[in-house]
Amino acid sequence: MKRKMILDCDTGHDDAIALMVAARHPDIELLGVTVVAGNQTLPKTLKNTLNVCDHLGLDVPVYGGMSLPLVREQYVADDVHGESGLDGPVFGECHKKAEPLHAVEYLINTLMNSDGDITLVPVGPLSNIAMAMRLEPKIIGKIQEIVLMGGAIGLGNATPAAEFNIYADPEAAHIVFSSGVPITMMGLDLTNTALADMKVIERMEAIGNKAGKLFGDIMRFTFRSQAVNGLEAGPVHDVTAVTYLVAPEMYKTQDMFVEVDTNRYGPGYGRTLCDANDRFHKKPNVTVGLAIDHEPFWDLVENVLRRHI
Ligand SMILES: [Ca+2]
Repeated sequence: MKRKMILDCDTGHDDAIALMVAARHPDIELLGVTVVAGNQTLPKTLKNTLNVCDHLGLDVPVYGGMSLPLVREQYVADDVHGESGLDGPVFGECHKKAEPLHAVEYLINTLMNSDGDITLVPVGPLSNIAMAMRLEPKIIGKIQEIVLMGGAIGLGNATPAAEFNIYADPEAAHIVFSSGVPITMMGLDLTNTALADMKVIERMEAIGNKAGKLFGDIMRFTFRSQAVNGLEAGPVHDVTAVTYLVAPEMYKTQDMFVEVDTNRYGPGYGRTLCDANDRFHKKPNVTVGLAIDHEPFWDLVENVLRRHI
């Protein structure tokens, strides 16, 4: 049976590839794509999402969502993703339009009308998901699970303490992490190892279709821009959350208690405090990804890209 999912993204380089995988994996039914401000402002992340869909002929509905975080001032990642939020690839005129419904309303309507069999995959700041939970708390019992990209056990990439998606809206992350919904978190400890080096880039380009070319255009840019984080190549962070749905056996995980630091005046603002050694003796609320098996992961990505135009 196909896994029903909604992708919540702030497209973004790795978001674009996560979308490509979610849209064409044979075991995933991608119901909709909700977009949030994050890597860049909402008009830009929305445009990038529509461009990717239009370019690859994806007919999935796209909904624009929250343009600002719940509490903090806006924080974008133009150092990594560029002025457009998806610098690198060049798209033609975009014919695809966003749906008129707000992403938060779409999330609430879709979840409330579901049988509780929908998984949310947020790969940007958690503003849309948190707002939906506050506007209609009954959705909390309707979400099968949340598999997200964000946070870290160790060092952050926005600050020494905080990973970007959490730091861009820590209060939203707190709402989601304390909601009681089963959460699986793909943090930097795992995602920083999913690197699209030149061998991977050339392998995907060699597929010879539009998707493989787009992968190359995207990750060749990220290959350079990721130097800010001391990495040897561009990580495909967000993709690891999507592939977990269909191939959890590729992952090493540990259940633990995770809490988001929402002290906005302290140096740890936006940190996911992961109690890996159970010092708090609190019930684990998150399954944290520790490591991913790279060979089957890239095989999976290549196989999905081959299903595209
Ligand atoms: Ca993202």
